[in-house]
Amino acid sequence: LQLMHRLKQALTDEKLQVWYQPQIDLNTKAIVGVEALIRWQDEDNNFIPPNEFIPVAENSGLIVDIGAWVLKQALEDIQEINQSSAQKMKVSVNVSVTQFKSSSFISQIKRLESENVDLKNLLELEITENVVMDNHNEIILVLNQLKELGIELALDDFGTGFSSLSYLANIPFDTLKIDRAFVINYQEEIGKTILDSIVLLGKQLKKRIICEGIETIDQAEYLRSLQCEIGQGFLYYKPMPLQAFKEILLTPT
Ligand code: G
Ligand code: G
Ligand code: MN
Ligand code: NA
Repeated sequence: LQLMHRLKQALTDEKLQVWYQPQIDLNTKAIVGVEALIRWQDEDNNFIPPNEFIPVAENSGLIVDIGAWVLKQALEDIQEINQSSAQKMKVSVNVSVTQFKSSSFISQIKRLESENVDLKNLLELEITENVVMDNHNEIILVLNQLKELGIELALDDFGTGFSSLSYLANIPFDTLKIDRAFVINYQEEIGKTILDSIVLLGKQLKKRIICEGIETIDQAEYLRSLQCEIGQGFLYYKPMPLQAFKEILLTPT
């Protein structure tokens, strides 16, 4: 059966899951946020990587329904998480270009708002740099509508796309997520120069900075020395099911 049809069936059968990867304050080591990441366990219990099925979902348009489901699930879960945690946090949800361009996206958000979901305090949307660059005017309109609703926006995979710096100034985003490619190369002369420059750029634009893909203590310490406030990566936690995340929050550190 085609991957697309299996994926559609998985959505109908409620076989998709949302997993959570904590975001860490690099100074205090406290969990200050969490990214929602979709997972699909197929009929044989094998995990199919999002990098394989998200493009299929995008090309077929199925991402609109999948994205709506992820958003609803993540908001439901973050409210449950905040009930059992002293530290209140937002959930960051990845949104793909097809979703942003779909007319149902903003109405979905407005419906949630009319249902009194506290979007301002619960939600951050992640959009990749390339999406913003490729569809500039159209996307900016949507982003501005989201900002008017008080929703925070993060620019994901920053540095991997082809940002025009003049465009960057017009995008109403709050958070800059530095791609893990820059963390991997930080010990090389050129890699270090690029990482330093991106963090500085984010700081000077007055953005909140999250560094992704932190795998070693040395990387974390270096980023802390650059005054990058927040980190995400396997050094701290891998993405995990809701239940595991709730248990971590209940465990005293
Ligand atoms: O979790 P993992 O690293 O395997 O994710 C691979 C890619 O899939 C990442 O680029 C991530 O942004 C994307 N992804 C994960 N969950 C979602 C989702 O709910 N919606 C969209 N559009 N992309 C997602
Ligand atoms: O594209 P996006 O930034 O949304 O992708 C996030 C994905 O990166 C997560 O789904 C997660 O699986 C992956 N990831 C998170 N931390 C690390 C890390 O420390 N190392 C590696 N290799 N991947 C990571
Ligand atoms: Mn992301
Ligand atoms: Na990223």
